Amino acid sequence: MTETQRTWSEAESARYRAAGHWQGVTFGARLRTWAAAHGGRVALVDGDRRWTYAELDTEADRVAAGLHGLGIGRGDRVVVQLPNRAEFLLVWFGLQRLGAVPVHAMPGHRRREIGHLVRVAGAVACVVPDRHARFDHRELMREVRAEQGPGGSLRHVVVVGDPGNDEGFVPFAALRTPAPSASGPVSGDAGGADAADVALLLLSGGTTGLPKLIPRTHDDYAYNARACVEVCALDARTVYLAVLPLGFNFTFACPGVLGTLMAGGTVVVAPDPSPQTGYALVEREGVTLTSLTPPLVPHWTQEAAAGGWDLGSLSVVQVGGARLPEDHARTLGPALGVTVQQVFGMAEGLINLTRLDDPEDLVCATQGRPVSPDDEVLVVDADGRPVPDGTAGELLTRGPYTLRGYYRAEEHNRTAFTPDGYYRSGDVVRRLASGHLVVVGRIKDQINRGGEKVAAVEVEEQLLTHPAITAAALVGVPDERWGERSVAFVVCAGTAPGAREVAAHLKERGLAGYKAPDEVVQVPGLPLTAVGKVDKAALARGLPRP
Ligand code: OOB
Repeated sequence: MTETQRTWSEAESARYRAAGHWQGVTFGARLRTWAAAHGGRVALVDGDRRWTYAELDTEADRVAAGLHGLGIGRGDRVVVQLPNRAEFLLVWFGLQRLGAVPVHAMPGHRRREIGHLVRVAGAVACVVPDRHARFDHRELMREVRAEQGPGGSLRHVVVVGDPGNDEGFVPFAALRTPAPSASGPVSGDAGGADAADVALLLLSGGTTGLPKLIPRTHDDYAYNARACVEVCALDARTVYLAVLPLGFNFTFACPGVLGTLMAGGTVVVAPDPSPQTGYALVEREGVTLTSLTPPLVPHWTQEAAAGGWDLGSLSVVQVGGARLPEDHARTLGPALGVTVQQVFGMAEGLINLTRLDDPEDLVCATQGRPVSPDDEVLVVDADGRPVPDGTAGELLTRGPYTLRGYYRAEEHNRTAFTPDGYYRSGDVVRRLASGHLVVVGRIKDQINRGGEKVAAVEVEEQLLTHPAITAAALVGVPDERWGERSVAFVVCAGTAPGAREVAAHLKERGLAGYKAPDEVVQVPGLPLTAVGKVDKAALARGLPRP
């Protein structure tokens, strides 16, 4: 069967173009325009290294020429697994120049996730660091390459840093050949790429066995960033500190990195998410905006309250990715002397922001409202019928930057979307008369551990590979620190393995470390609901209250 990517209809596309949302410009071409407009301004800061817009533009050409030399071109998928370093952006824009498609992997992903991404995307290359967070990514890539075998799509591994003595690994430094002439195959028009093409593939938090890929076009993703730029009123004075992983949609385009570059501002990358590292960069670089997940908020608040930092430049702190407790929202602003902005977004599209001039109660107790006037939001009951404002229901959405189908996932797409193209978010929300949404729960089988999403099924499948475990259910339960933590309820013939042993087993299976259950609880059997599904609510209720 031939596969077709589900996408917007001709009529919708025409409407989004007419509204000015889709501007028909690729990211490769946008970087040229930015360089022409703000050539001498600083675009990017990583430690002691800085790039002006003109330098970033030239660097993108160099990297593109190197990648082109490896045979990478328009439409080719390349898995990018890099930590928060400038190279992430150099590679990203280099790929855009070629019309190639970065696949945003997370730094914590391991053999199972990376192997899956390479297979589903049919990736021709991976770009990884040598080592990061005491982990050797070259070793990971050797395993992935061996698993792919000679018939696999993977042809190149590019290593930022020391490639080691593996002959097959290409050092990133060697890619940066001198800039080609403007008439070469690598020019601002992204090697012929069209703005309606897929520009990047994001990862879904996932509810099924393995993460799904989300195709984002140049047109839709640029609009995602621009709509956020407008709400957040970014301009050339904006200095954005990237604290969360760059591959995360929140950090990259809400408005994040892309929004800041569109506005002519400066992106500063933070090598770790600690408030000490962050505040030192705020002082040194005059950071005006940053974004955090909820578990970081108490640390950033305490460190600011302890005093000694000059946070005068910082004006807005965004928080999103998971539910922010209302009292944390209330203390954050005064402690840092900033405006707080809640962000309820998803890699699939829809972004909700509280507005900078919203009254405190809306800022602290809601998760914002859609950024685009053309975002369509429905809140529906179990039968798919819209519920009145104020009543909880599932959030369905479609619009100018929300996907119409996951990449190469036709079967999943049949249930993940309504027949008229709404994405079923799996989030349970209440909508207020103002249009603000309050996230009250979730019907998807996912655990949101402080912003990091864990698909229960994926972990359950792996738990069953442990010789002692005969049945397993992964359940999210409220947690002081993470908002939610994961508990594995396991059925075993003998003694159940402890959390450490389970973590070691899952690691051995190649699963990212953050997916390991926080707790393992042995049960005699898994309770079932009336329709015969595992009753996860009953399991969670059965836990002793802390
Ligand atoms: C962001 O994106 P994803 O794709 O990692 O996760 C999306 C899911 C949402 O469907 C929702 O379940 C949850 O994460 N979520 C929130 C939330 N923000 C996201 N739940 C409660 N309160 C919030 N503020 O997480 C993401 C993408 C772009 C911007 C911000 C977050």
